[in-house]
Amino acid sequence: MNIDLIISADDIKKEKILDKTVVVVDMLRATSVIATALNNGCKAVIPVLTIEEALDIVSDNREKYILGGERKALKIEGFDCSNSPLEFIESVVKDKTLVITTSNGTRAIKGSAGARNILIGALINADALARKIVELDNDVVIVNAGTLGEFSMDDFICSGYIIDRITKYRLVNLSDIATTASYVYKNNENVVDFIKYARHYKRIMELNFIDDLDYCCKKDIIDVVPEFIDGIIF
Ligand code: 3SL
Ligand code: MG
Repeated sequence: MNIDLIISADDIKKEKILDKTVVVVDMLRATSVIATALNNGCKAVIPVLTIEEALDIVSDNREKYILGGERKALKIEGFDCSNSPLEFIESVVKDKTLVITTSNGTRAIKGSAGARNILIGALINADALARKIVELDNDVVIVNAGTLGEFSMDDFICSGYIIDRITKYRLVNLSDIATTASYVYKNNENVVDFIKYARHYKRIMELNFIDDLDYCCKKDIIDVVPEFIDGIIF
């Protein structure tokens, strides 16, 4: 099994992901939100690129849906939830379909079309994800959502942890960038201490989202491995 890594949604190249198992990582916070919502009984998640698309989908039957996401890290006007994983509790999401639009995460998910499988990864579900990857036994490309087209330290170290989990279960061949992510994690097992230097961490702290940060930096607290199939994440 080969493992490679792409550093941002803007850097996805179709030929790199074709027929691969892609893992999309946006640990702060979109992929942590999606895994949490599904773990709490949400029926399905529909990622979309624009606010208009999201409003259009829910207009057929508003009761069926939860609208979530962010622009500039803040709740979108008229939406039910922001992009804080702590809002997606059972009483809010149970039996509902979440329609979500975010700045980077949903773009990375939609941009990964063409892969054989598209899995949703974060620190909170990394070990379950690693077990699923071993079961699929296909070459892997970890797609970091990044931040507005740029490399993001948080997604990179999260990828290093996912690689660490996979290598607990089997031997793999890592590309140089995947080796670097693994090296960064191994030397910074306290993830918060590393990502405090990240630009997006500063934005999250400015907005006082410390509880989100604490939650998103927990490792292996949930077992769901969301998969994006034909436009919907289950
Ligand atoms: O980039 C994204 O998709 C979001 O997760 C960013 S934020 O953490 O909600 O600002
Ligand atoms: Mg992010």
